[in-house]
Amino acid sequence: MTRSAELGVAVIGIGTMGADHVRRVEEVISGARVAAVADVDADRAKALAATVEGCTAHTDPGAAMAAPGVDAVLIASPGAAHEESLLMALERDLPVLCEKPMTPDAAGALRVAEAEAKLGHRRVQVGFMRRYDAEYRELAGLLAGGGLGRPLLLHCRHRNLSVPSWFTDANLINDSVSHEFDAARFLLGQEITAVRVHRPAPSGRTTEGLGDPQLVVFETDGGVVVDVEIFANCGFGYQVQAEAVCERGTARIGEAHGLMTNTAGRWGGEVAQGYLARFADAYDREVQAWVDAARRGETTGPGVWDGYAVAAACEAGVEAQRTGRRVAVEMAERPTFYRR
Ligand code: ISE
Repeated sequence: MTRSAELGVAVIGIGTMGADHVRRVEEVISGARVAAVADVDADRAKALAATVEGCTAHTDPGAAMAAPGVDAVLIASPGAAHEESLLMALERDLPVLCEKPMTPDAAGALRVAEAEAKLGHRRVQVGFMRRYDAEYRELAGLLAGGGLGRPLLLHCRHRNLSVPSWFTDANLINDSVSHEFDAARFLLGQEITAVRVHRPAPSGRTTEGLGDPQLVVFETDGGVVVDVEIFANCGFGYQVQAEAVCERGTARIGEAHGLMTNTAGRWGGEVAQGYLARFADAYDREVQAWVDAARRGETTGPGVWDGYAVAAACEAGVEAQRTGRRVAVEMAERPTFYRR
């Protein structure tokens, strides 16, 4: 395929995630190329654009979207900047892949939903990439098949080797546990109705503004209770695990994977050190699915309503963290446009 026949993508925000997506579009997946990049750091944008044939550099997301050869937009800027870029892309009726959190607040997510519904067709895929992970898909299929009976509990662990020093309690919910909010909705096909947060005495690695670890417990409209251990600075690696407890059995994902060794009286393997490595296949599949759908003129995968539902659960989560109380999730009625 010639470069001009490929989907031209404008990547907005080229920090860790955005830069990894540029690499992925250029080197891993097929059918797309990076036509423009935008970043608040002009030098960073210029330096990356210089490594990609035909790519232009911008500081303004709107200018990147309007650049020659741009057919689609991948948003990987910080969450607080997403709404503005999403509304711009929808105004131009461009296909979008937007990293999570779609917006940090539920009101912003509803404004995005309104703009997309006004277009009359879906245009936004939200970057809940665990839905593209082979094990998550297998577990979702198993639970939907009903062989284990009704799910009763979901135990989740979400451990990061470390997080940046600016990471606060709210980031723990919006950036990290947002994955479990979406994963639970995906695995169970149920909405989240209430959240409570428990805080043990913090670990010695805890930084200013962050109580670490925390136990986030939430309920669903199907009566399932989900607990999430979120440990932002666990210090040994990146671990994401889930175990569904059902009426007739249990199912677990995210256990040790890869090479296992036996030597000198011990057995063991490696723990991934970060999410880009742990979920590399899921990110590749997610972006390929988005490109394939966009080239067919379609939008598939998790969408704006999923982004909204998670934003609403995050708001309740942050309030639960702050008050120590059980907080109900307030959700607007699902518009006809987003009915399944
Ligand atoms: C990060 O943004 C991610 O998406 C990772 O999957 C998550 O584990 C991490 O806590 C977030 O900061």
